[in-house]
Amino acid sequence: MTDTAAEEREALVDAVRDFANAQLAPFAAERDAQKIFPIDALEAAGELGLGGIYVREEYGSGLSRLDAVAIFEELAKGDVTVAAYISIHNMAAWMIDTFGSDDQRERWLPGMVSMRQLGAYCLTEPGAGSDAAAITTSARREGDEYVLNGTKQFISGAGAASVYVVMARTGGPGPAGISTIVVEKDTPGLSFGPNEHKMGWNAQPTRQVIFDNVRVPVANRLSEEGDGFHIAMRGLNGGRVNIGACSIGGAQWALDRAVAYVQERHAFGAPLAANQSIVFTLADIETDIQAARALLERAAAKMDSGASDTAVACALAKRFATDAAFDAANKALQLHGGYGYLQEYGIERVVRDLRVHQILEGTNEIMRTIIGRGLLRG
Ligand code: FAD
Ligand code: 2MC
Repeated sequence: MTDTAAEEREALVDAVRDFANAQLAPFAAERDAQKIFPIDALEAAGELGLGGIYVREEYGSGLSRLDAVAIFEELAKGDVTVAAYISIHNMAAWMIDTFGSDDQRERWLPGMVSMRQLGAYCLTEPGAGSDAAAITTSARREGDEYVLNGTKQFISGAGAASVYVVMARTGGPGPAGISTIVVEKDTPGLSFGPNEHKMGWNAQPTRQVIFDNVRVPVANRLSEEGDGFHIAMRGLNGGRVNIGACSIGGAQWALDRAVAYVQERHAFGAPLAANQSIVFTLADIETDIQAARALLERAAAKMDSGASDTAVACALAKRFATDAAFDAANKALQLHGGYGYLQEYGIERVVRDLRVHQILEGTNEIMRTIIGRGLLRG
């Protein structure tokens, strides 16, 4: 990285930190407890350029994936869940920017980049999660329209979002039969299930998206018929890196609290930090966070340069970062003793929010599958 690029990134990270301190951190506990999806804060994020972080400059901020790692880590220090939603929104916007026509980009990107129109990424179904190529939601062609039928499961932002990037079957079985189609919220036949009751990620809705004879113009399809699985996977490569960055943001926040706490809290006539086992725990957390950050930056750099082993690099960074960060936050909770278990300290919320990062955007078992296949392919 050149000095100028490093300076620019530092200024950007400072601005994102100010935003997270002002608009996210003070409200994170309430948003978790009351299940508030902060539409206003998201619009403010849009004003800062966070609605199209790596959407090309014609509409977006034109930043790199490496920039995005720094941005999502900083956002997640304020609120893991809101940061993670901003990542999903960016994934949807990037897919439209990268695979959409000029008309499609002009139609959807200005609203999405400003975050006045929120995005959703619709792949998972009740009967197809890890095995994403087995989806059955159909898009049957009738003249100039597709007619969509089926149900998407666990869709982040569903109900609140305006732009749904949907993977649906337009052809035969397997990945080659899948296309990506954009569905707008007010389309007749589109409805949503109830908001799921979750362990964490309460500051964003998770709902089914249900298609009952939903008709959209063929002009809403991104790229060609049959390209949808590739588009979905390319989007997820970046999503996986971002979710890893959100994880280390949460872990770093918890570590910072633990470092302060073990110096203030006394037991057996000395600060907790007088115990070597406690210092070793902090040292291990610090090491894991730095290792995770390095792997995420490595994967992001591969995305930026279009390296052929990008998918594997993203998978192994996601696997390591989300596991290490959950473990780190859980250890930070333990270092706080009973206080770590209280909502007031915030650490239990971060632990709950980080747990799902080991499951979504591809489970960590699927990440191992991708890494293992890469090894065996040679
Ligand atoms: P399954 O695929 O049924 O897996 C169950 C278990 O079996 C897992 O432990 C899995 O790792 C394991 N397993 C499966 N296959 C193998 C194998 N071959 N080898 C070893 N182990 C295996 N999806 C979207 O499309 N859009 C969203 O916005 C979205 N948001 C989400 C938000 C939340 C809060 C949650 C919980 C999920 C979200 N998801 C979303 C869905 C998420 O991506 C899936 O839950 C995930 O991919 C796993 O799918 P599944 O739940 O069907 O589990
Ligand atoms: N990047 C680029 N291309 C990819 C890719 C990736 N990460 N993963 C697969 N592909 C390509 C692959 O190269 C192949 O291309 P080609 O046909 O040209 O040879 C094609 O896609 C089919 O891939 P596979 O043959 O590997 O397909 P398979 O069905 O065996 O397995 C698997 C694919 C398991 C890797 C995929 O289904 C997967 O990633 N599952 C997890 C699903 C997931 O991550 N869901 C997340 C939902 S979103 C979410 O949770 C949110 C919170 C938003």
